[in-house]
Amino acid sequence: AVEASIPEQLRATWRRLAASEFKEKEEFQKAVVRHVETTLARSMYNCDDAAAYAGTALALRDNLVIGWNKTQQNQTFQDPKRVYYLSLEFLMGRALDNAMLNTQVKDVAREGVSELGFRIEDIIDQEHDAALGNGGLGRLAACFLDGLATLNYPGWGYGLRYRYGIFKQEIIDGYQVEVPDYWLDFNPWEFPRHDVVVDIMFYGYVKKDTDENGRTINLWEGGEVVQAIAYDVPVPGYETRTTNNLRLWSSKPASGEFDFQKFNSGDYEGSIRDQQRAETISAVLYPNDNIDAGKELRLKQQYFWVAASLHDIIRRFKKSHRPWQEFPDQVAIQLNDTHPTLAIVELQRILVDVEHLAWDDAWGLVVRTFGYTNHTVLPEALEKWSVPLVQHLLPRHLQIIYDINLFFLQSVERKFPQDREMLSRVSIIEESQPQVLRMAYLAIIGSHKVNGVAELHSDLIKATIFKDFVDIYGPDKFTNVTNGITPRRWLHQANPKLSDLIASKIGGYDFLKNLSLLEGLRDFVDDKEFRREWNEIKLSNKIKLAKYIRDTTSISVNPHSLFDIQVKRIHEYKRQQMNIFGVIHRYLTLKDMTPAERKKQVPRASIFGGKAAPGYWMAKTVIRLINAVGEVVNKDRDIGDLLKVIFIEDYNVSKAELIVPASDISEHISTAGTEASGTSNMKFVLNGGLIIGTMDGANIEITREIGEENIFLLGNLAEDVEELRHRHRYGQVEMDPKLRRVCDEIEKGTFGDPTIYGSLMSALTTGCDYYLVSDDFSSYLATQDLVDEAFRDKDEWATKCINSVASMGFFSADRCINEYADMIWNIEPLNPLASSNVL
Ligand code: IMP
Ligand code: B1N
Repeated sequence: AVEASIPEQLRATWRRLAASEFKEKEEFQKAVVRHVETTLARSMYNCDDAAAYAGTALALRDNLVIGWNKTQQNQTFQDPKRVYYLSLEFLMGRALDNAMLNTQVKDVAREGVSELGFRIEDIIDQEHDAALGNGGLGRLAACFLDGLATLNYPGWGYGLRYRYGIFKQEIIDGYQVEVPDYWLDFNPWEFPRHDVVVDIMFYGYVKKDTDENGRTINLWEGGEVVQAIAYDVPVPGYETRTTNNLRLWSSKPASGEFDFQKFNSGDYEGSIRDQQRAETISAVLYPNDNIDAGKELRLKQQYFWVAASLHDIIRRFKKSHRPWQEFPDQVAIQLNDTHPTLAIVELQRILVDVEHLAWDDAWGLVVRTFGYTNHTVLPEALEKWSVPLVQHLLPRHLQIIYDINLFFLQSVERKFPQDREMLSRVSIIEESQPQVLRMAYLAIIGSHKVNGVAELHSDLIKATIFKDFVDIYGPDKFTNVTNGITPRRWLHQANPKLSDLIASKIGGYDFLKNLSLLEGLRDFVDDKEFRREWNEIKLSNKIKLAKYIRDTTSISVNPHSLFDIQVKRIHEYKRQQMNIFGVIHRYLTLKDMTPAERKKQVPRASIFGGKAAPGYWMAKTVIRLINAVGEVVNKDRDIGDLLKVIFIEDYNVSKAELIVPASDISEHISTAGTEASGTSNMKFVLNGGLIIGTMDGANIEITREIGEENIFLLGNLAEDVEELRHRHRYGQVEMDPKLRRVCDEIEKGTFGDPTIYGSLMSALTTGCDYYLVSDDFSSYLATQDLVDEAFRDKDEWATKCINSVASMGFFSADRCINEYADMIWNIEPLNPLASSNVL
């Protein structure tokens, strides 16, 4: 065994000297002060909030690292099957509060810093979000890491260490402006592993050779070499010793590549340029959500990350000297969308070209190793790489893809001998100009399971984009795993008062590990005192958000008004435009009323937030319109508190933690069949907010769990979308008159120069209203009226909220991770205390 390499006596010495974790306040305070005074070289005289954050984070980090090392050693000794979650995005948000809560030291820390003259909330607020993701897909990866660690699964994340995460959004004159997010100034949560480096090759050529058995082999040679260096981030589980690892790769020039020749001959700039070219690979996150831009640098990122991760996984596998046949018994790799699909090709290349396995044996291992999760059916998001580009960058991989495709098509031909059409439909290579690789097809062919992220979505991919593959492989290869969210961050951390109230009623905090225990809340729906506390907590969360809005926008929002929130990436399919058109309709309706009539209306604050991809003009126009409507409405004396329109700048994970608990109603109104799942819908309901939504994504399962009486549903069904679009294309749809009136008002110039909104307006007309806003608009407005009516009855509203929260158990990331573990990964939890050899 590995531990035998170190003599017992030496191990005893190390064990005696081992670092230990703090548990008590004074030990914690000592650690904070020591870090402030030594690590930061500051003192009480210049310890501001930022320094106090640094000291607190470093003190806590010491604890984390101890548990983290033990977990990793235990996993090494036990050597169980592990899962690796490959994702180009990990939208982690802040780490400090989460780490304190998961390791149960927040109360100690709060008191501890208070005696040192600080408020824990101010310290928490100093932290910069780790924003290495765009939206739902990246945040899902982060929730999965929390679930894996909490459930004691040996699971690592592998990603890229972007120097710049998602841009910071500023709103200037109503327009989105993007500012770079340089977040690494002070990041105590990462550990560079200068000893974990991998050389990654690009370009070059393929050379034919013969192996020791005289067989022809292909070798990939020449080209550019870039070094991947590992940065590790500890991921603590909730109330467990398990602390897993997120390994992020950073690029730098390979030794020898940094051109000392140039350097010494005086071409200093030239040598720096080479260095920068290498560093560019991990420099920036592509800011597109649900859009594939097909850029060469993105392909380089994908291969760089995938090759480094596989190298690392294989190195670890080889430590236990097992035969290759056991690889899939030791390793499960999950592909978060098609972004890491090259891992399939890279593993096949290593097994065949480097390890000299026979093709079929190698391919068998590959397929048993990988699982592929699809996150979207939107055609513009399905990845396709140009064949000439891949030929240039990864010549050997392209050959392997051709071979994979050939063998696959041969098998299809055997099964469907008469169907030529089928062969061209399912080929990995699309015969366009230039040819392109359909990465989703490659991911399906190279995986043993393919899953969608909500029931409707999983049914849709089987019926539409992947239909042929269901015919080829049979239905069992395809499955559903409905997304989930971590209740630790999204209830306990974001909404501590609600979490405490729930705990006080249903017998402690076990629900944070077993979310179905929320069912116990049902016994208290009619308890007057409980309902009072419940409502008080919602109000205090709304007051907190109103204060934030006042401080950042100087707009006053009445905390007693109905908070109507839509925060998510701005995208036509998510239909923020329908929301703002509805707001304009509300405004016009209020203006039409007499003051006496107005007095009877339910006051509402329409709150928006979200980023548009920098190149997505339509989405940016929607932001502009929302801000313009706000400008007009918020200062209209006739309207006052009855309607406020707010756009919250730079929506991100930490702002979501402020916004979600303050919601009365949130909007999830995508065109049916377009939102694969959605996860913020789950977060809002879990925090005692209701939702208005379409029959799309996880809304459908939320409805099933909480009951139709607790959700405001609207709009057409996915099954009707095709027919409706057809009618629009043949000019058979008359625009809804209320929508017509809204458009007229925009075109009249009520919200500024109407030419600004030209593209938005024409999308509804000449654009054939692809997202069916006019088809759902009247249903949307009618449903919003029902929301107003329901909100008048405070008691009824509270009943809906409480009953809904009680039914949310299913949407825990833990349920979701257990399903992946059973159905796809075939892995078991690992007792974190099992190894007596640890240290
Ligand atoms: P890796 O699996 O080689 O990447 O190592 C991950 C972590 O496991 C290391 O950082 C160590 O904490 C632990 N580890 C690695 N090798 C050994 C070993 O031989 N004995 C005990 N622990 C190890
Ligand atoms: O993944 C989330 C789902 O809850 C959302 O419904 C879905 O829209 C989201 C290319 C994507 N799908 N596809 C992406 C992101 C970045 C990119 O470059 C596609 N994001 C989703 C979690 O399942």
